[in-house]
Amino acid sequence: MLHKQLNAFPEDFLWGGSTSAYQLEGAWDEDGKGPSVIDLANHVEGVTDFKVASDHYHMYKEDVALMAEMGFKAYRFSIAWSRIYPQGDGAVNPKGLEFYSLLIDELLKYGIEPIVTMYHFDLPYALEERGGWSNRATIDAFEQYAKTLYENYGDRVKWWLTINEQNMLILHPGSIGTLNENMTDPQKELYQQNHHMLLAQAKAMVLCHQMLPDAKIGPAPNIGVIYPASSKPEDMLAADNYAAIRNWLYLDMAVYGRYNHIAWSYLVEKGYQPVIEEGDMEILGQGHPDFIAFNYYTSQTVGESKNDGNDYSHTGDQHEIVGEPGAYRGSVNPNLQTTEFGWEIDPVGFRTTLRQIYSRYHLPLIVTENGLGAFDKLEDDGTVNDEYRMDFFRKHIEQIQLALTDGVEVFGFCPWSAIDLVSTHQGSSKRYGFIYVDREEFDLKELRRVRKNSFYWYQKLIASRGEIR
Ligand code: BGP
Repeated sequence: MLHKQLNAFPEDFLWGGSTSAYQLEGAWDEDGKGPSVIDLANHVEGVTDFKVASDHYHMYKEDVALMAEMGFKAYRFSIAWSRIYPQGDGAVNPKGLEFYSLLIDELLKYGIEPIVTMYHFDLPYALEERGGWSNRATIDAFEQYAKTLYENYGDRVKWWLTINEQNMLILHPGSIGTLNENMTDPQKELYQQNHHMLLAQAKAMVLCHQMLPDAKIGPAPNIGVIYPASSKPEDMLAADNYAAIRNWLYLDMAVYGRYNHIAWSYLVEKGYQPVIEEGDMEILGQGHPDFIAFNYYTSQTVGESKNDGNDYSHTGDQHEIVGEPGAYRGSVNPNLQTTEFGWEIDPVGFRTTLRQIYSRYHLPLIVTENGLGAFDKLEDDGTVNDEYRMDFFRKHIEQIQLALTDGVEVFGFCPWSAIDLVSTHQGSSKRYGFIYVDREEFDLKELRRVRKNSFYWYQKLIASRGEIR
């Protein structure tokens, strides 16, 4: 739809940036922090681990000052569960509690709204040893952890996100560490874990509303429009299958407390359906989000499954291998260009995604990740000329404005990432930030912070409420 006149971004729009604890903080075993599954996982060869990352744990004041200089209205970060509960449950670590308290105060000092992700991939290793999400006791541990966060930060934090990209944890478990190959039926087990995470999320939402009536809470999956590889009806059906399994399973449950019927029929067909205990559906029905947060990097394209052993293939995200015999086959989109890392760039798909989510759920939306990973270069004159990043954001922000004009309620944009950090699989050389962190994969140098060109660009954009792009 073409609009002659575009709606302006709301005055109180939450312009900001996003990060996660294990990718940014470092100090992986300091001040009583317990190890997480990320700390103890085998990390990809040839790239750095997460032990020091961007050393934000020690440099948070400088980092927050830079965010304030950019004009951030909000900052979305995650709390490392094992910094608060080194064993996942049991005794609290006061130093861990103190760190986030100081960080929150520092943000509020500059009028930056903290948006807290409670769990961003880094399950405490002690819980993993007891079965991780396969063990229903992890649901209780998460509820206890949530309660501790509400008690300690609820006076200052108004925005809460439950679980980052639960759908990616389930769909790409090998890459994030939720897959236990020793299990007899790992795939079935994953959907049991998924069920437990959904219960944990519902309980955290209920508790938040009980304890903090003024706070708002929502899920944070990765959502992207799914295109059919052609106008063939069978391809459209395949796209619909994948959308149900990748996107709507998670949001239908978070919002309506029920399994999406297409996703459920897939689980039954494959023999993956989880055991649902008595009372589970009541708990799931009680959790209601106040908004939906979602991460968007790219769209996906799939075609009809041929069931010939070749359904799996790379799609929009070069890292994501997509396909499911009998349901859909991964495909590439010939209409899109890709990033240096092979991820398809699809700003228009962003608008479609915003519209689709809003049409289904009618809840306010916030974008908690969107961004471009690139090999940025620090020039001899001290500049980082990341014009490609500005171009990427320009195009995506334009689509938010179009979606706003389409009537979609969007209240914030927190792109990935506020500052350079370590990529989930591709090390510290794959950079996303507005602020450059001067380190290499294996040479930490001084971890100096440098304002990239995109820093000044984003600063102007925020000051003009999204007008000057
Ligand atoms: C999302 C994760 C982030 C971040 C981002 C970029 O899926 O929530 O933690 O890693 O993707 O991905 P990558 O680091 O693989 O480039």
